Amino acid sequence: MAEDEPLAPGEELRPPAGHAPEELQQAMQAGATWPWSICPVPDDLRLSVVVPVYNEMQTVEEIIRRIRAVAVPTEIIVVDDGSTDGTGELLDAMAGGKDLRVFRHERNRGKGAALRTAFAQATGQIVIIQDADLEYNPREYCRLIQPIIEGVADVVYG
Ligand SMILES: Nc1nc2c(ncn2[C@@H]2O[C@H](COP(=O)(O)OP(=O)(O)O)[C@@H](O)[C@H]2O)c(=O)[nH]1
Ligand SMILES: [Mg+2]
Repeated sequence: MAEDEPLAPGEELRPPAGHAPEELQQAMQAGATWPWSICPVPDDLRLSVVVPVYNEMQTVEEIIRRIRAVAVPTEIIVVDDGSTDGTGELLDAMAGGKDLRVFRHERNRGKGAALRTAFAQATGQIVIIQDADLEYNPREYCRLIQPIIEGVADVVYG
């Protein structure tokens, strides 16, 4: 599947059918992403995914859908930083689910300020900064957080 092709709901949960572990190893070395089902994470792991958003009308719904497709309990904290393109109205329509909270700056204060607003709300053991423009793929979270889970890093840049 192409990296930016939309995922079917639940797709992250399925290991590739008919693949032996050695083939998975080779796929991983070639850059494939582990499915969550064989990604070792603690049972009580909770991710906080913070999403700074400024005028991302075209992509914000899709990035939230992709974050929700990651099969680990995740809280999504979106900060709309005074968008003027209709992003705010779109987010209002999506908010309300237990997993998604939207905060708003009435005027644009920059990405750093949006992140500080979001960090103050995060309750997970690991916080991921997810840009809203589809440049980074939530399917990479498993690999991204492994060094933290293994205790060899406090922060991972990817
Ligand atoms: N909150 C907030 N987010 C911003 C601002 N500018 C950009 N962003 C968001 O930050 C993320 C990265 O922005 P982008 O323009 O893709 O930066 P680049 O990938 O570093 O070129 C996206 O989710 C943007 O919506 C801003 O002024 N405020
Ligand atoms: Mg970008």
